[in-house]
Amino acid sequence: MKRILILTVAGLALALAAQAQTTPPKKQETAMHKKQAKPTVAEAEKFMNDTESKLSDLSVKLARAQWVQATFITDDTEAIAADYNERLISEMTELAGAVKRYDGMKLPPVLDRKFKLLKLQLFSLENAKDRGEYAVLASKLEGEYGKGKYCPTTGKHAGKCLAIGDVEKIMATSQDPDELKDVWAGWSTVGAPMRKDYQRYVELQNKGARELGYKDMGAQWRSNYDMTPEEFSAETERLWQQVKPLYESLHAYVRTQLVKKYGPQAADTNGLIRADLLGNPWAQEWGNIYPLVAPKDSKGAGYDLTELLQEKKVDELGMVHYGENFFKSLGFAPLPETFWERSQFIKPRDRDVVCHASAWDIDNKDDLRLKMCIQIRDEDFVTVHHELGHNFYQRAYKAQPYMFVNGANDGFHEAIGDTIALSITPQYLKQVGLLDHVPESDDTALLLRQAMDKVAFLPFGLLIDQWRWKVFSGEIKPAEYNAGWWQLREKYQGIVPPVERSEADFDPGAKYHVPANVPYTRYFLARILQFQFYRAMCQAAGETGPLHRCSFFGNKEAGAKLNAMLEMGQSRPWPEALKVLTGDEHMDAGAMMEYFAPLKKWLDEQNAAAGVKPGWTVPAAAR
Ligand code: X8Z
Ligand code: ZN
Repeated sequence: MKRILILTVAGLALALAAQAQTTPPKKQETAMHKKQAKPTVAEAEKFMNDTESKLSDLSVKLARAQWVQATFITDDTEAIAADYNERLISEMTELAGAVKRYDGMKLPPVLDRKFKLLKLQLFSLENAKDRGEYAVLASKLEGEYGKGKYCPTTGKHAGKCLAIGDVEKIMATSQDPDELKDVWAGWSTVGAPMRKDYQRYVELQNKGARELGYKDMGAQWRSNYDMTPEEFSAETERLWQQVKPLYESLHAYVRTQLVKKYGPQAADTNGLIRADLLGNPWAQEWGNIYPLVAPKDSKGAGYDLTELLQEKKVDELGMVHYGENFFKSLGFAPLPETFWERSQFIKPRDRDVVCHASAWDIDNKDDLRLKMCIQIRDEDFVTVHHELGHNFYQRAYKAQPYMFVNGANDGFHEAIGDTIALSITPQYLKQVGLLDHVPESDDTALLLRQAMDKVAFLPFGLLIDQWRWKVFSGEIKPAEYNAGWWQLREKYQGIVPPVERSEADFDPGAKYHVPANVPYTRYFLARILQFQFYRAMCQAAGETGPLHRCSFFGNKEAGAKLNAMLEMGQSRPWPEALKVLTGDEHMDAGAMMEYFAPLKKWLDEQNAAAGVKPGWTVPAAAR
């Protein structure tokens, strides 16, 4: 099982139960290994084959336990998942010892890569008490987020309990600044009770990472990119510098429009925007407030996807069918029957579930599933494509040996479905019958609508792990968790909270990936990679018009090129996979900048005409 949203520690079943019983304790083991002859290549190969086959078998059982937990949160399912996790970590700890025997060997390239990847996925906690504590914390924190609700006692929603889907809906549609402020602050309370547990969770993760020789867990996370952790940090910074001017132009334009709408309360005197006015609980994507910033006196985008879906009475299943059809049109085989039987598409009425969308590959073969609480709205239409991208990737690499059953890097995995969704153009919507005719639409409007999601997300995609990397390294101390969070929100996103924050709050806990411990830089990379993939597929499809008008729907050449990259899985370093699709070996924001170039020009003109200078000032501490 490789479940895409789960930290490798929990997601990888290194279950060597038999070995766990027979391997002697560490000290004896070292002595024993000293006496043992150096292993041969054939022995190393056998060790790897056995490991892969055990992992593959056990992972199916583990995936089922996790699936049940995520789709039915109770004390019991949490305990079952925690038990499983604990067993898993104990087995991984054993394996971390066993694998050392093969260190420093000269191995054939494929085997060598398998050993490298195995070591990256390991986790070690030698103390049994730590393992138990860690496993309970992992289940508890994710469960707590899944169950999270805001139950206001006053105001418009008094007497109701709002789950995340309700909160998102209000924040997407309300234009009442008091209501927005209240719901924003209400959802943030979900994080506060997690603070102590999170602190301990961080300590235990660092302990585990250090047992394996990493500086801390952040360094272990950054080691997953076929380069050193330091090189990876520099790589993310390089990419951010490429796109930062585009973000700043958009930020300045949106700020001006929000001040027009809400008055001076929309931004502070340093030019930071109030976080609850951007259409989303975390201000991560701003597409929902597009009507507030749409260019005046233009033809506009000509349609609203949420309205189209509702007018055409598309239901939850229908949304998933649109996604599947797109992949089929590229030459991919239909999803298996079991996908339709076993997935969760709709929020159950009678139980708590983790609504945050995820794509599952239960048996590393055909048991693909989607878990979502679909709402009939444009952002979920895109999310369905996003998740199916994971599922089609999972199926494309299923013939690879177990150690390579994964994306080229996690940013690739996050980018596939989004690449497809970039092809949702007016022309495409007409082709699939959602639009009756291609409306006259203004390119600026189309690009601005897209930028409100794609460009607005960039600093958010970066800062979540900037925060966690600092938390893991100790640069942000537990007593500064929330202050550190807001310093980064100010620095990168240029936003401020609508109500005062303190260390009684724990706002990172109100964002799924923090309690669920899913690394986040993958989404930043994906935002950039998806434009590289999209441009390459448009070229393969022979599209010659402006990039943002391209749709490769129905184009088998584009599909074949994509598939050639997908089926490689993680068998080769990611630059080689990138080259197969794009001809390029570097992640680069050039394609994204090309896509948005006409908008950048327009935004700069608007800002200049309004006498607005892009950017903002942050307090010294946040610089
Ligand atoms: O978590 C997700 C996906 C599942 S992998 C729904 N995304 C990030 C988020 O929601 O924060 C997709 C975009 C960013
Ligand atoms: Zn995803």
